Amino acid sequence: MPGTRFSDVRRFESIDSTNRYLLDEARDGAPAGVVAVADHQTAGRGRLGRSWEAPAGANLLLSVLLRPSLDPAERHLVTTAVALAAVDAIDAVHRADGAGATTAVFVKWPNDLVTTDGRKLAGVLAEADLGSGPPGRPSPVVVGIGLNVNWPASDADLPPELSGSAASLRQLTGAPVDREALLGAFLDALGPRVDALDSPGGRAGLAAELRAVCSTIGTTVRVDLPDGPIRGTATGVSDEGHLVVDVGGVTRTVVAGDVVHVRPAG
Ligand code: BT5
Repeated sequence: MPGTRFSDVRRFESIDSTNRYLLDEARDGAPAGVVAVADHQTAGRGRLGRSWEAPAGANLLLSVLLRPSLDPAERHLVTTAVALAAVDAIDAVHRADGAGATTAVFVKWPNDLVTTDGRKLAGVLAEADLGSGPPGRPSPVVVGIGLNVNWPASDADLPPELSGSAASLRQLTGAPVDREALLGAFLDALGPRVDALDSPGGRAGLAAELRAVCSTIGTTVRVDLPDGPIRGTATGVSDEGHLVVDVGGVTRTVVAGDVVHVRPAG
């Protein structure tokens, strides 16, 4: 991609997982900025051992290798940077299509892009390799995104386990979407977001942007944590990217890495 820092874009017709590929490349010393894009993944990864499904040639499946200098507590901002860049890219491509109004896409904390009715358009997975790399050099973080672009074309395409919970840009816009245009717009939008990770003001700005598009804030949630669920009202996102939940008048701060699920709670 000329004009962006992400000029080393490696393309795969089929690969097990673009995240796995870049984690291995990072271990071999690959620099920040390498991008892996796949037409198809045979073992696409979600969080906590879950899987990511997409038929060949329909959606955007990519990962980026970063080496951000971040405190461990702020690591979730990497996921935020990618999610915000994807929201921007969707907005840019949708506008370029002449479709007029901005497509309504939100970030569901911690790692999903969702439609107005809460169906999942994309998932982001950041994986850090804290053990690798020479001393003094920031550890690699590989952050991948699976974005439903042209699949599903309709709800009938979805397997039963995703029925009613997944959606595509094609469904939102009513027409096929150009994956290459979306990839270019995403990488353009990602550059400034990655720069923002480097300064306290930039990081606070990312958190503020997240608050503005976060559909979780203001809702009643059940957050499944390894030691059991908590229920309360999500009241905000901290500058480190953690979810702030009011649990019966007591403020709890939830770290993304600890979360099994965040669900709406009655
Ligand atoms: C995620 O995990 O949402 C992170 C997904 C990251 C995928 C990208 S693709 C490129 C890169 N390389 C990889 O190997 N992975 C990354 P999580 O929050 O755990 O959500 C996973 C759950 O989402 C699954 O258990 C399904 O319920 C659901 N799911 C799977 N595929 C989906 C799809 N295409 N659309 C919507 N939901 C899906």
